[in-house]
Amino acid sequence: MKKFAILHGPNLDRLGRRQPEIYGTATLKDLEKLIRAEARRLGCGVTFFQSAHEGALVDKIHALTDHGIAGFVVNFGAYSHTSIALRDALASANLPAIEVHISDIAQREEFRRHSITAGACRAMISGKGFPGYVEALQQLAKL
Ligand code: CA2
Repeated sequence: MKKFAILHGPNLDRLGRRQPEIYGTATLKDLEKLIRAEARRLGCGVTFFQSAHEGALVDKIHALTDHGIAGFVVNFGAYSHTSIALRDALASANLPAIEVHISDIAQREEFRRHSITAGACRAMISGKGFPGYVEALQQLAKL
């Protein structure tokens, strides 16, 4: 069975607690539940990791790659806009990755409009809320 990793960056563990007008009222746990249900339907496995630390995310990408992960769904939060290290880590994994943003980063502040890490991903899904993760997993499962 193919297994995919869902990686989250800083502050996404706060989902549902603040800024509901941007990110909704559901929590990261709710999101994991939704993704697990879709994985069951698709017949694939999923594993989750969230960290506020760029290096911890880099290390996790390498460890998962070495342990046979089939691909990644990533939302690196603010690191999406700043992190060459995470982009390099994904590129070095040489595995399919899809970047998801809950909000539509193209419609927000100037500094959020460009994603550095999306350059190492096959696609970016932005502004579709939690269903964006379901779509990302479906795309990965099809490959
Ligand atoms: O829209 C997205 O998914 C983002 O990746 C979310 C990041 C933001 O820095 C990106 O520009 C776009 C921030 C996540 C912060 O999440 C919070 C959730 C609840 C309360 C406060 C922040």
